[in-house]
Amino acid sequence: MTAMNTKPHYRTVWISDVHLGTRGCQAELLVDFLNEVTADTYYLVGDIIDGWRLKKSWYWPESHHAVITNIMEKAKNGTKVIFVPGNHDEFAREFVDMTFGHVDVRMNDIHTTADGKRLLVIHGDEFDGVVKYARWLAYLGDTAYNLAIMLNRYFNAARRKLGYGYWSLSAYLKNRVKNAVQFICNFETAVAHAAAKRKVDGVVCGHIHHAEKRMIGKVLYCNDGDWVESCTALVEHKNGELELLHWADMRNMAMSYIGASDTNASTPQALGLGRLMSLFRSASTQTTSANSAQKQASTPSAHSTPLGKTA
Ligand SMILES: [Mn+2]
Repeated sequence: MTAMNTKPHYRTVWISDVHLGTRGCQAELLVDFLNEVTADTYYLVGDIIDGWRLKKSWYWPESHHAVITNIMEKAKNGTKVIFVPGNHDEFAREFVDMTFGHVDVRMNDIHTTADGKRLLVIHGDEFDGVVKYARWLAYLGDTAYNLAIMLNRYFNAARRKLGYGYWSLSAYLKNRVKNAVQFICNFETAVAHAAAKRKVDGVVCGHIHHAEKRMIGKVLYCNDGDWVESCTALVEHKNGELELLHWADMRNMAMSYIGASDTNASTPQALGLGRLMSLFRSASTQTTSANSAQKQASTPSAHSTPLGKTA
C-alpha cells in the first residue's frame, strides 16, 4: 500500500490524559492518531485509563477498547512502549518496573533526544499539593516544598483507604475559574523547578490538560496535553526537535479544505487516506508556524484553553 509510506514517523511520541472509561474521552480521534502516526518509542504519560471513574460505573465502548488493542499491537510489532502511570490509573503503579505484553511500566523515566537533551518524563500529579499552596511555599522554601509533595502522596493514600476518590485539583478549581491561569503557571513552575533539581535539560508531563512547550528558566517544559478536550501529542522528530501536534485541529483543517475545494467528495469517507494525510501534513506545517509565532510573545495568560474536568 502506498499510503503506508506517506504516514508520518517520529522518533518519539508522548500522549497522556486519555481517560479511557469516561464519556469525555475522544477515543475515536486517538485511534485515528494511532493509526496514522508511527514512532520508534511511544510514551503513555499517565491517566490513560480512568480507574477511578470505572470503579464507579463501567463504561467501555468499542473505541476505548480499540485504543488499548492498537497500542498493544504497536508494542508487539516492535514499537517501544513505556507507560508512566498517573493518578487516575495509579493501580498500575503497583506494576512499576514490570513489563506487560511488551509495555514497560515505569514510575518515571529519562528520555534522551537525538540531539542529546535529557528529558524527565513524569505524569505530574505529585505537584498538586505544591500548586495548591504555591504562594506559601514560595516563602517557605525547599524543605516545605518537598514536604508538600510528600504530604500530597500520603493525603491521597489516606483518602483511598477511606474510600474517597483522588482529591482532584481541577475539581477544586471549578469554583475558582479565575485562578485557573495562576494555577497553570504555578504547576508549570513547580515542575520545571523539580526538573532543574534533577539536572535534566527538560521535562515532559501531562496531568493539567494544558499542552505547552516553552523554556522556564533553563528547563524546557513540555506538556503533551490531553485527549478529552484538546487532543494533543508531543512528538520528537528524527533530529531531536520537539513539536506539539494538535490532532483535532489538523483534522478539522483538512476537512474544511476538502469541503471548499472538492465538490465531488465533501465527506471524509469519500476520500483516500493518503490524500487526507498529505492535506494534514500541509495543514500541520501551517499550524506549527502559526503556533510558534504566537508562542514568541506568549505567557500562560495568553492561552484560553480551559482546564480539563478530570486532571
Ligand atoms: Mn492526572
